[in-house]
Amino acid sequence: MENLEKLIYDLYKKNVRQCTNEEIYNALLIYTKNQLFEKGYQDGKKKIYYISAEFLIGKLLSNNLINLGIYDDVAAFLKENGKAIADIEEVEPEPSLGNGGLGRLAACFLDSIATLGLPGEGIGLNYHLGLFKQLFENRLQKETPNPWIKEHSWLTPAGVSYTVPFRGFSLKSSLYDIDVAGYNNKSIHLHLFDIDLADESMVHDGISFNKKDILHNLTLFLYPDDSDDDGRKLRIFQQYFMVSNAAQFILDEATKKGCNLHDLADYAVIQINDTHPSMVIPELIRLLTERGIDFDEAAEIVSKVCAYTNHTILAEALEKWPMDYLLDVVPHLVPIIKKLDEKIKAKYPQENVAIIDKNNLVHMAHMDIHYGFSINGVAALHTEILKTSELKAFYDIYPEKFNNKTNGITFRRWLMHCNHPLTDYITSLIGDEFKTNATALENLLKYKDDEAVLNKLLEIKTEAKKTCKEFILSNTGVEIDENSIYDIQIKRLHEYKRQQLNALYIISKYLEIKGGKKPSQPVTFIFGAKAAPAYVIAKDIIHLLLTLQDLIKDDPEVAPYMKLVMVENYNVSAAEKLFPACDISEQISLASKEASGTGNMKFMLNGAVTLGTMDGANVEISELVGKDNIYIFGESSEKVIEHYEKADYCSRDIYENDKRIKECVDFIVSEKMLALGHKENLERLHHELVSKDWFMTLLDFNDYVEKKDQALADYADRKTWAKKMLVNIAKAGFFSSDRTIEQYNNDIWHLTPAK
Ligand code: CR6
Repeated sequence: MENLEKLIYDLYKKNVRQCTNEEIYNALLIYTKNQLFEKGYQDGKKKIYYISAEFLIGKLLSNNLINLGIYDDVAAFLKENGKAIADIEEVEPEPSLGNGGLGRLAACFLDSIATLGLPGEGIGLNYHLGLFKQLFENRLQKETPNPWIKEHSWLTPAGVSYTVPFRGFSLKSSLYDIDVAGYNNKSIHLHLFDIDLADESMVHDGISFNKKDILHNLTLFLYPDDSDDDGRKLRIFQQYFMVSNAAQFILDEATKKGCNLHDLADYAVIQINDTHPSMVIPELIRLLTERGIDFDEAAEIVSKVCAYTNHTILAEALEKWPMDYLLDVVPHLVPIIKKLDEKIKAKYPQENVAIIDKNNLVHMAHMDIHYGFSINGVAALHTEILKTSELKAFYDIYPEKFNNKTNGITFRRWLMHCNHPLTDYITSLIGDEFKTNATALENLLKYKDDEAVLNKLLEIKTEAKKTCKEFILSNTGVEIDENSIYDIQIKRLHEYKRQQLNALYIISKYLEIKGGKKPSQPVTFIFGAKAAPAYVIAKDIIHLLLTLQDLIKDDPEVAPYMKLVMVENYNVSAAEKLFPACDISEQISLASKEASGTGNMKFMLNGAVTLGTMDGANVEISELVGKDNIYIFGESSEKVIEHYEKADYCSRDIYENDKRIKECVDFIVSEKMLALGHKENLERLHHELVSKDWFMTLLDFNDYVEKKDQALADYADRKTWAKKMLVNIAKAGFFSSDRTIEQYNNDIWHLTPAK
């Protein structure tokens, strides 16, 4: 650590003790960037380019130190000098480059690509204000900008620039790189393209800005409001800017290595992460034809380079752009897309596989499937549903293109970084192997009846709950009890994820307590979720939760037995405090709707027990841990899909015929709630549940209550519970993103890992 000490002195002419946390952070940033640079980068003839609108990378300092193998040394050095690494971490702003699971997945994948020694890069955009920052005001979500780029940051200008043509003008780009360290291995780059004239000062009243001023707004926000035409067009501007830069960059790199463009597939494979980067297909074709390759061959080359990952079966989340928008923004792509569509229509005349439909909408996913060589879902059940229902028409044409890649998480961040005590204890029991071979966690199973081990796991959990309690106090001002059961639901707010089902359960417990039935063990219900700014019902659900939070807190009859807290501005840093502290992991989406989920894996790895539906990766979790170590409830995905096909689900029937359900739902608009909350929001939500309930909350309510009550009761038998925790941790190895990436590489990318 002499170098670090010297660097600090050179920078500030002070010794470590005299420096502020900000100064130490800045010095560590420079120090770590130098170390990463010196260690070097993965390279090889063929590369994977992972193009994604989101990279939810989280704070980077500690992870980089862990992956460089110097975390313990740096922490000890700081400690010797009277500083705590945890305080230094607090200084780092969290990069705001992602939204939810898809973006965090992309970040985990970069870590694993680097760790496995695969030549690869991430390509995306450098959003200055990122996804909005969430504030609670008046028990409502308020959106504000989330600036994260300070004078010193992980971004390094790469000196690369391209020109991106739009209708009537063109925009110059500048590239910034972030190094992503492999664990005990070289780094890879995350390439983030930006415009030079981004103007943060144009944002006013929360997150409003002139959506037409593309020259200055293109890289301000991730997912700008798309509730009007200008907002939707801005998304096309962003997407095309991202993929045109990516395509130019990829062709440049390949050519420099000797590629003659005809053999592009020997140099590059592109993973299209959801449909946001889909325009890379016509853009690459455009660039190849510009360089003298004829159209048919260009289309063929691109089809050998591009692979597509589908992350959802929600129809409204599969992008379809009106042709008019494309004509307005990227007219030069339109003839290419039309030609691609004609080729398909000539071969497959059926309407449901067309790229351009009869309403002149361009189906981005359809283009990916026809002109990509691989289509993967993100969990076994999800891929099955794609094959048998959502994308069946395509599966019938191209069965060989479809494959599953169950999602994963990097254990460096989601265990080693966020839960040092558990990591150290596991290491003391079974050694280090699990850090590079996650399935070695199964060696823990031999301790499943060892009382000392089980007690130690409980002790570590309680410590994590105390740390989380501090975090929640500072985030929300609410003091929670570390001896209560922590029941946690943290994820984006969406009706299909059914935070409203959890809220109805809480209401039912509230009513029980008011009726004199006291629970034997206090429970803390913790939520964290952002709602898309234009998603009205999701924001109403946030309002319901915040109103319930206060109602419960201020009721002395109820408060000793339960608490509800909603964390403000849930993000990666908050997640790192919450996952280690959880007892019960809420994974309660309507079966068939959650493609995979990855929070479910993070909870499991940190010793929480899942309460969930047979949806997404929950199915695989339940197969791995066995029925004694998970609480499963709710209608199966087959039945749910059948309900949708027959359109025979009627929430009002359930509401009217089930006394308890009616009572809980009506409580939303009870006098007590209306005295605290807003009539408009609560009534709209009540109406939604009774008359629509698209995601069948009421259908699963009774089974949910039964299984959740069971889980809470089982918690009292501490030894049996600790055994469930141990089995969950031991079986989590399958969900390492190293496994996922190995499968991507073996089945799709075919890269040669560095030794
Ligand atoms: N919202 C899925 O809904 C999955 C991630 C990553 C999602 C979620 O179940 O785990 O992708 N889908 O594969 C999209 O974002 C479209 C998500 O994050």
